[in-house]
Amino acid sequence: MKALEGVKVLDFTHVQSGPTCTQLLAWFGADVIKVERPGVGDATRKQLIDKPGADSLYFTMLNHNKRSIELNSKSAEGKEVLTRLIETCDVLVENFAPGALDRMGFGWERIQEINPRIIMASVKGFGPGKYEDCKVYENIAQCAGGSASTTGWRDDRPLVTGAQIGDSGTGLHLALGIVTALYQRTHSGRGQRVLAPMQDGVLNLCRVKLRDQQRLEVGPLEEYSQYGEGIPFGDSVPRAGNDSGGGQPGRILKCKGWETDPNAYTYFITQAAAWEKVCDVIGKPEWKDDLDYATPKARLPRLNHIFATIEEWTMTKDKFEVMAICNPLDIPVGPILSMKEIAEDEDLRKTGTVVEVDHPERGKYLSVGCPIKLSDSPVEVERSPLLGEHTVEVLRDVLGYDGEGLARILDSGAVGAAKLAAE
Ligand code: CAO
Repeated sequence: MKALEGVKVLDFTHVQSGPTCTQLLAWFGADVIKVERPGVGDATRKQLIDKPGADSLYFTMLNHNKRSIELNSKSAEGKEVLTRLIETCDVLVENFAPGALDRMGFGWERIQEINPRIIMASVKGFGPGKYEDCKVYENIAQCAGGSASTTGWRDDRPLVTGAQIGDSGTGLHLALGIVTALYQRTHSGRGQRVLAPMQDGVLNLCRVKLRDQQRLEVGPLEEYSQYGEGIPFGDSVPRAGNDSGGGQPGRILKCKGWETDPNAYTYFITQAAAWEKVCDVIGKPEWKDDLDYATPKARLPRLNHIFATIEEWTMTKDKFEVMAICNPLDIPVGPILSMKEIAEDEDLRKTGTVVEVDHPERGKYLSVGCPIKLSDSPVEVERSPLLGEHTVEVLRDVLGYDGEGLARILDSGAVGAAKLAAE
């Protein structure tokens, strides 16, 4: 048994945010049926192509363990099939542009009429308010959610981060909303709407910066480098480079080889509890009793000098040596790992966080497996479906179409290329 076995998900998602969510549900055992436009499918199938003719890595890495049905949900027969899917499924997940489902004739009111137990979960760029009608992509969400204004260097423009906190981050939020609503349904017997706006999801991940905004109103942010540099603060939280976002100061420091290797760096945290060991390791034992360095408060205006001194030591070691020396002393450090190093990491392979998947069109490729481990619900990553691969199977086995009924739907054109598969 998988954790979500028996749960049927009508997956009306595309691009990244929604598919991230439904992929997680599939990994936890739900039967995820991805509804795609005939002949076209999720736009990402054909975006960022690396192998001509094959589904892209963009698509395959976000749609494992799902079934695909091609269905024109705007035709009469397509609407009929969609209605039966809504009747049958426990959850409908979508991330269309605002209003698209209503235009299709399947707004929340109608969906509830069809199946009062269904949970309808949506990603939108913004929640109700002045921007609710906007289409949104990842970087817009990072900008509108407070991440870009607080990322990067103080004297440079705002920066977006490579981590897809707007898309994948919101997909995670949505998945939590769905399983929570499923749990509530076991008591209430009713479905409900779940909404995860991308702006809200990014802001949730930027919670510490809203904390700092309020701290700024009562004085300078002393743990920011800017404070030690004597540069006055403005009225909003500044970008703080690689300063730690928490109460323990940290920086990215050069390691041996930094001149040629763009990732020969370590993140080094001068955690108060480990300060004396830091002093010993870097050859500054006298700092332990020096009143200018002995306490966290005394160190705040001197952080640039302190980290420059630590860096003189880290530059004599490679990033893994720094880790090997500091970890046993409980000094929190972490190497800056490249994607190449992560792809080759044996432990991540063993835990299934990095997996090799075989695909009929593209052969073997690497993917990120399920990052959440349930001891009673192990995950086997299965390749993403080809467009419409399961159309007939879903019509027949899930919705009960057979004989003339099945032929009528296939002949209508509502299910596109699946007709060929049936013949
Ligand atoms: N059959 C028939 N029509 C279908 C269909 C199907 N199976 N699936 C989708 N369509 C139609 C939709 O109904 C819509 O038609 P209308 O515009 O006539 O209502 C149309 O396809 C396009 O949908 P869309 O507007 O959602 O797609 P887009 O490419 O123009 O916009 C995006 C993409 C992501 C900007 C937009 O969907 C959006 O803002 N989504 C919400 C926020 C979000 O999730 N952003 C994350 C994007 S990256 O993860």
